[in-house]
Amino acid sequence: MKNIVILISGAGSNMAAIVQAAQRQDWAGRHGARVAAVISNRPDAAGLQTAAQAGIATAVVDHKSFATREAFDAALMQAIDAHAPALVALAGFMRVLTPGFVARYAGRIVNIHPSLLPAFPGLHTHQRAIDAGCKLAGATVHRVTAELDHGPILAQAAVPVLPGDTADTLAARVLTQEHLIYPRAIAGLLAGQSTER
Ligand code: NHR
Ligand code: GAR
Repeated sequence: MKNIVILISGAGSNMAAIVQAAQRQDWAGRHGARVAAVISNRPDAAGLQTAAQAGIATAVVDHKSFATREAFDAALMQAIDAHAPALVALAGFMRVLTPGFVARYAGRIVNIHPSLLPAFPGLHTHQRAIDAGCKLAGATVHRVTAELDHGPILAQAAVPVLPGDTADTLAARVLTQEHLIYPRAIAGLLAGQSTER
């Protein structure tokens, strides 16, 4: 079985979309794949409850318990490796990962970022898109490399920025698209497709 490990920090709606797609599209039967574990750096992440209710193993590795990013990443790697993952998916995961971490999962770690990369890497993407006067915003699924939000692009979706949008209203519009493209991009990877040029 190809194990998928999903890293979250909050609500976990992208995680839930992946779990639902795995069930509805029978990823076990079609790809020999399953969501094996959901791991959060925040003990209070609501997504942990959602995952547990779906019968998925959960774990917390609290970044506040570690003095350095390297020590946090080492503990996180240990928790992940307990599930021998074929794929690690960041889904609203909010900690920048060290080069050593990224190297360990090279070629099998992906992220969804709430902007049309290469525009607006990093944080506060929706407010930055509004402030820049963008007429389109969106989300990007990409491979994770040592350079933040710069890995090869696997999928994107665009939505309009509408008059009167706030960061919250734009984020909600983008999020609906995230829930479509992230499961689709992962299914593509599991099927051995690559949409990279
Ligand atoms: N790590 C690497 N090496 N490469 C990437 O592409 C990564 C990554 C870790 C996370 C997700 C990313 C996003 O989609 C991601 C991509 C967190 C921050 C950040 O600055 C930036 C980008 C992303 C995730 N985090 C702060 C930090 O000090 C903490 C912010 C907080 O806790 O709220 O790590 O946007
Ligand atoms: C999503 O919009 C995701 O793209 C974004 O946070 C939200 C998480 O929602 N990710 C980042 O901002 C990473 N820095 P979710 O927890 O409901 O999936």
